[in-house]
Amino acid sequence: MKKINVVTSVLKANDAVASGNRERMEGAGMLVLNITSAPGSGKTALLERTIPALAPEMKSAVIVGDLQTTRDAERLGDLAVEVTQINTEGGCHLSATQVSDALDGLELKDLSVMFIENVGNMVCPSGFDLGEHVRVAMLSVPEGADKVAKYPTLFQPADVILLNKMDLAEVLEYDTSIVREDLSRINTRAPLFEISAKTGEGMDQWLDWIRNRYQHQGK
Ligand SMILES: Nc1nc2c(ncn2[C@@H]2O[C@H](COP(=O)(O)OP(=O)(O)O)[C@@H](O)[C@H]2O)c(=O)[nH]1
Ligand SMILES: [Mg+2]
Repeated sequence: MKKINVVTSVLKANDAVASGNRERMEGAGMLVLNITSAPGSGKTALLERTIPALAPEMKSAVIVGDLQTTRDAERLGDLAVEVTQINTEGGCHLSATQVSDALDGLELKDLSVMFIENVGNMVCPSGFDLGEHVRVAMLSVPEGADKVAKYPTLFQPADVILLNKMDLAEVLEYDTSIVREDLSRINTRAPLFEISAKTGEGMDQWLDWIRNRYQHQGK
């Protein structure tokens, strides 16, 4: 009997829809970022700071994926121009089709940036292109300094890496050199920004990086 490779065909179908998403958002002059990390690293907290800081120049929309609840969408509702919550009902990552369905309800030409907050998970989201231009991988200080080495599939495809909760680094005796050393083997392409979404430390570097990337491709 002929061998059927289910995983490959699922990914191929996802990639085709992802390309369509990218074309739609590119056609509207948008920059699209897909933010991936473990649950609780601070993805929503990052957006709570990032979106208002960019607001004078850029209109942001958010698509946020969670297994259940609209809690993140509620946190971001007053900040972004458009917020769409996707409940994956057990799914451990967002798919390009879910993002495509969310795009159907949006007036893209009025928007500059789309932030996609993926489902909190360090494994599942990695293989699924959503139609983004920028893959963001985040880790945070309380998770420990070994996560880059342990979850290379999250950090390898990243275009920018954020190390969050730096306000806790001293009390947790965090050694950032371990992260940098692991990245020197896994991903030398992406810049690493040490930030705190709580205090705002390091946020300027991240904001400038987005502005720069947007100018490079935007309207
Ligand atoms: N100390 C500290 N706490 C943070 C920081 N960023 C997020 N948090 C807290 O970490 C928890 C999880 O953050 P959240 O944004 O919901 O994470 P998400 O699951 O990745 O979206 C919340 O209690 C945040 O207030 C930070 O930079 N420093
Ligand atoms: Mg969140």
